[in-house]
Amino acid sequence: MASELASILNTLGLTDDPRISLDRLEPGAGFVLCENPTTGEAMARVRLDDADAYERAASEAHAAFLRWRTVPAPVRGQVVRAIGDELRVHRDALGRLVSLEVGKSLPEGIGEVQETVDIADFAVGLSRQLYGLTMPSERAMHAMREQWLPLGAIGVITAFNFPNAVWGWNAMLAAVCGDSVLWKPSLLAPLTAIATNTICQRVASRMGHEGVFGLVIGEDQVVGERMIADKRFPLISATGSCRMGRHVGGVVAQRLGRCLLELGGNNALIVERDADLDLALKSVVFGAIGTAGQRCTTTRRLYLHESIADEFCERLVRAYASVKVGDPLAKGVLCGPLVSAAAVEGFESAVAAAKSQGGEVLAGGSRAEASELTPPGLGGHFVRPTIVRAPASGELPIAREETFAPILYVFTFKTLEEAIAKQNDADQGLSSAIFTESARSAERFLDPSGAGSDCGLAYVNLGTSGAEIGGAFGGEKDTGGGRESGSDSWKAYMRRQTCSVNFSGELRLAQGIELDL
Ligand code: UN1
Repeated sequence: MASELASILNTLGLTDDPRISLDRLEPGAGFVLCENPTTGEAMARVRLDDADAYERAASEAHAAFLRWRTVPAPVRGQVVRAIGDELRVHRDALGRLVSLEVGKSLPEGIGEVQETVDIADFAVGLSRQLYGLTMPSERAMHAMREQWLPLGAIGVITAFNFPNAVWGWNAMLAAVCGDSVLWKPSLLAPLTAIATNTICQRVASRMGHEGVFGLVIGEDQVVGERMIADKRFPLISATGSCRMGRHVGGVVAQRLGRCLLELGGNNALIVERDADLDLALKSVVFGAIGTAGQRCTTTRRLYLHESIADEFCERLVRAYASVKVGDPLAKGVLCGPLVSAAAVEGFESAVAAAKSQGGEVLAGGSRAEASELTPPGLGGHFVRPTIVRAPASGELPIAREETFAPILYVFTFKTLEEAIAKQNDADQGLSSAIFTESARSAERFLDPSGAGSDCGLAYVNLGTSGAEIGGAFGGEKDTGGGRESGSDSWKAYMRRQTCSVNFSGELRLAQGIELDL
């Protein structure tokens, strides 16, 4: 496996990166050990940035912003276009690195890098469309318009589970908007961050734009706390747990900065009595097991109409039995390892709670034995994809919590109203889905009065995960309210200026106020 990493780093031209060591694998202060979650063994050691390194990176990001904002937006777009092209060239190697480092299946690892390529394409088009409005002035011979201006250096904090794409959503948009980026990745995925950032930096530097894409790898206490309190970052875009988001949001609010928060989800999928069950089944399997249940969009709660519940559960259990768990780089494996030993403990304690609350384990429910893995004998953090059916009372308090693991809680409902109400009865509001062949039920779910799904993402006949980049991504309530990626999310990375011009030669006050002088 170490040679796998060496060969990927070689392909990406990263063999000489002074931050990474493949030989010295003993723990030490100032370093983080990168564990391969598939084997449980250390595969690299990465140097951590200290307070001085943070200070250098932050002032460099700020200085780069002052230069970069003067580059016309369409020219910035050309730099992003070249970055997208370079990422295309390295897509498969980077995708392999993602899979190796965080354990998601290879198609998902590659798919994640494709997501960054896609957002780069989107951002290139956007670089000629950072439109403001013109408004009619209430005063004669006055003009009013708004313009969108670069905002500053953007602090981007990312989680381990999308170590490439979530940075891409932020960085590609920020770059065309005229902002520089300082990235603080998860310490569970520093290798992907180094590789991704180096590729982008190389392209930008070659085109004469040094410093637009910065990276600091460090402990939260050393690097993260400094960044969120630092006024040089007018926007902090943070992805992670609700707990983390509350802290970041509080600190940034204290200095009256802006936050873009993309936090946890507790996503539900409703299967109506008239649903296409084949379609629903596949979507549930991918939504609940993809990325080993470690997406913020993972399907965690399943609401089945009572008339199809037993049949659907049986089919689901059969489908789960055919899912391969094992090396995410091996062909046909859908479920790789959890990211760490701590995540396995979290899985076990959630399953124990579910059982003690009367839940019935229909599938999985425990660690996966080495002998049942593909290939057998792996020593990593594997669990069995798990289905827990709630007791008849429908009470299963653990299902209110987001456990980053492949656990699906199953409930039944009688009416669509009840299903929507139950789906919405969660602290988070990220993603939601309904399977139905009825236009009426689908539209009820999307009710424009707001009485349908209360989530930021609402799918009809699609699972809860796997958003395209073209729409705005994010959610409500404890998910944090931020929107990233497509639609007009770019506005978060710019500041709006309302411009009023008087060309009348006379002072005309608004609201008809007369000034007698
Ligand atoms: C995340 O889990 O933080 O919609 C992001 C999806 C992906 C992004 C997930 N496009 O599942």
